[in-house]
Amino acid sequence: KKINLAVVGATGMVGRTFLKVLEERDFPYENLYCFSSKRSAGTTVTVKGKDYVVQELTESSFDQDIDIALFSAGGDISLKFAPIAASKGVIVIDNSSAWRMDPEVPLVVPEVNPEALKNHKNIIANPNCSTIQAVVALKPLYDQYGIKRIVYSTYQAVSGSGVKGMKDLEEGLKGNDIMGCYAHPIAQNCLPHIDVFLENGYTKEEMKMVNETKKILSDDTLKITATAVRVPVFYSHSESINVELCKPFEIADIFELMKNAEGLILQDDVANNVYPLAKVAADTDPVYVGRIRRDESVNNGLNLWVVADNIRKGAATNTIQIAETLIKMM
Ligand code: 11C
Repeated sequence: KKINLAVVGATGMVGRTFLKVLEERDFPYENLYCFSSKRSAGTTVTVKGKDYVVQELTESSFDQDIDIALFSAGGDISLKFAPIAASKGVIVIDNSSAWRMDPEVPLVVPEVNPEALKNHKNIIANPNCSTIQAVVALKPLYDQYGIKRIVYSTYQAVSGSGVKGMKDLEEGLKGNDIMGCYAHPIAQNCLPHIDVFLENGYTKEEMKMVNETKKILSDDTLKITATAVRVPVFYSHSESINVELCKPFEIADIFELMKNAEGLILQDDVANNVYPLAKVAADTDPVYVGRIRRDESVNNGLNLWVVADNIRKGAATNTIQIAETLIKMM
């Protein structure tokens, strides 16, 4: 079925990647509507060889014949406009954090919990980038062995902070330590500080990883802790994931499981220095896993290194995969 598609936030970093991924995947839309703030309205974008003038997003935008709207314009815009769109019969797939933990809203990674889409009420949330890549790697382990506890340590790219973060790193690499985005210079640094600090001493990013993982895997009994670190890399988040499985395993079976898992690419040949790298993952869609080894300090412990492009699988690509999955279900 050909559907009418809208992109909200079409001129932003994720918005532009939506358009690129729609074109690459030859997403089956009939008509495409691009929306932005008043400031960027009037910009022309080209998709599949056709020019589209970006319209200002208003309350009447969704009076047009739109089936699915991909939102990436920040939490406030989503809070205001997603319910308006949903009430007019548009299915919203939202990349912001605004709706993720709402019990009425499915939080979906298509390789992991596509079944959650069945109960949507016209708003579907796309998880945080660092959560998406983690659960793609954890899902086969969860299904096969069960998971008791997860320790996340992340190494996150500046593109996760948008153009401001990119600018800080670009300037910092030239020796000009501006702090437009972070509390400290990001060039030649690692900042254990992503998003704001909460009362429990964790950052919001860390708690997103904890809470979203439980929701996506539908398991509140999981024990999870996280340390999220911003590193001077432009694209792709890297993650060390330490996991305690419920059942014993053979390491060769884990390799086999990862090799055959959906959405994952196994890169693990340490004799030849092969393991996932941010620079290799950048501008590609899969999640890469490697450095698979037993954690010998606990029973059934395992270590993984997981890398993915945070703007693609972490945002635009996952959102578009949700739309593709919905269309198959229609
Ligand atoms: C970062 N994970 O790397 C963030 C960006 O909840 O969608 C995405 C924030 C979100 O800074």
